[in-house]
Amino acid sequence: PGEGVFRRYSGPGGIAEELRRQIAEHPRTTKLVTIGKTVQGQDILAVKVSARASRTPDGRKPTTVYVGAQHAREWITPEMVRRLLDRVLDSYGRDPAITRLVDENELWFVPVANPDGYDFTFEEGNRLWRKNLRDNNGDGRITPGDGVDLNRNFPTKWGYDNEGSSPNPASETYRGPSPASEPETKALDALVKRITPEFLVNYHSAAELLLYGSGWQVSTSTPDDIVYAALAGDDREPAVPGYDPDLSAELYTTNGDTTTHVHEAHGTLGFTPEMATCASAAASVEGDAWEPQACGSVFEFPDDERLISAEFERNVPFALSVAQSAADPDDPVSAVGHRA
Ligand code: 0X9
Ligand code: ZN
Repeated sequence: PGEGVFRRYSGPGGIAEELRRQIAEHPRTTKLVTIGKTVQGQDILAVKVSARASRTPDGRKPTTVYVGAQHAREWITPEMVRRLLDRVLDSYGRDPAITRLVDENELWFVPVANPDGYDFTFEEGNRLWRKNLRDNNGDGRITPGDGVDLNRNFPTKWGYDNEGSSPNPASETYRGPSPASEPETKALDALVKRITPEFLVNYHSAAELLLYGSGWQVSTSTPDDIVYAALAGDDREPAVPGYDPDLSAELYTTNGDTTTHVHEAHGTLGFTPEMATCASAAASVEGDAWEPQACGSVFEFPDDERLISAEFERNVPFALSVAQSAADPDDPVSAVGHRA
């Protein structure tokens, strides 16, 4: 890192510094909120975007929350969230639809939900770290058996079937010692509880899927499924081109996951877009600038502005359609013309 596009959360040139600058540049439409601290004591930053953001009570207007980097190694996801924030701020006062969106709604951005883990992946040898930086064995350093999977640590159905999460600290899906044991979990949960958003979009990678609904069971259908499907589209016409829309539990079941929790505890409808793999992004460019065979893991999205920007752009219509639907979720504004 250094030459490339991806950057750390903390330190000079990092995402946190950029958020603070953007807030200073857009004082009327933004507000910076520290939603909590990480297990190692860093601030977890959120940006509220709405007309007169600092002067209106939080969560009063129809609200959507965008989350990135809950899993440390999924670098394309904080890029998605910070670029969406940029796009919305740059378009305010220029693009009538986005101006109206910001005037009438609240958009909340949490570009890095797991700042400790995310920054850790920029250090030599740690590129594929997934969890937070809980020192599970308390030996004073971070070693492979450490960390809690923040997408298994939420209180709803925590540890439910012992399959969609693990009690073993060394597991990549370790759910932590107790429900919401992690400060990062508490921070996001407290935000959602306080502002009760209509929607939450939890960006992950890497699989090109658009997941929604229950994560712990393949449930019988509910009225919410109509809203989910209208926004996510179908296999023939997915709301993010090339992403298969599906019920979360159809991929595999999880428990203590974010979107199940925000739905059951706070009534928030959640989506988990699984953004592109390295190979899929690499294959999308002509020529041999990026060879899919040269990809390491699926999470190592090519550090190339063209590819990152293309992946961002293909996700924008869905992201905006969700926020546009918050005022009346039962009449969703579909990105591709699907009707509820
Ligand atoms: O397992 C996860 O937390 C997510 N996939 S990832 O590869 N980014 O780790 C998927 C969570 C979606 N929910 C369910 N499948 N239940
Ligand atoms: Zn993930």
